Amino acid sequence: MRSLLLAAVLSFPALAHAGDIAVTEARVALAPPGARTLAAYMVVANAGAAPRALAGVRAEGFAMAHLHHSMEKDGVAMMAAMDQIEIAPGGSVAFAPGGLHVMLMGPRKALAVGNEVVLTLIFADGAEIAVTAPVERIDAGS
Ligand SMILES: [Cu+2]
Repeated sequence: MRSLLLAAVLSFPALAHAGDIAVTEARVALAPPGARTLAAYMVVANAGAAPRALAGVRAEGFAMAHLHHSMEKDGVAMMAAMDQIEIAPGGSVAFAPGGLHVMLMGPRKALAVGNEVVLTLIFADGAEIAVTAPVERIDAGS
């Protein structure tokens, strides 16, 4: 039974599940050498009956991680920090290029495709979910 469980977990390295919250498609965008910030993306789904709020993120191997939202104002691309991101009951929130992202700041080492970053999502109710995000080449426009 124990090995069966382990096999199931290993088959889905980018999927994390805790209670009513499931995190899928977690990934970190490859950045040019020397970059001081990287972006992580994912989909967070709430299968519960109550709204949940994502309140923060920790990232292994980085000095800091913040929830950010990209937007365009007067033709200028900008980013704003988000205190909380609410996920409606039965709903999901997609972090994707050009919109919501986890801003990873101050990498302790250069990351290459195939490396993995452990992200810990912190919810307003104190729940924490760890997810493993592989580093991938991601087109900004996709
Ligand atoms: Cu950002």
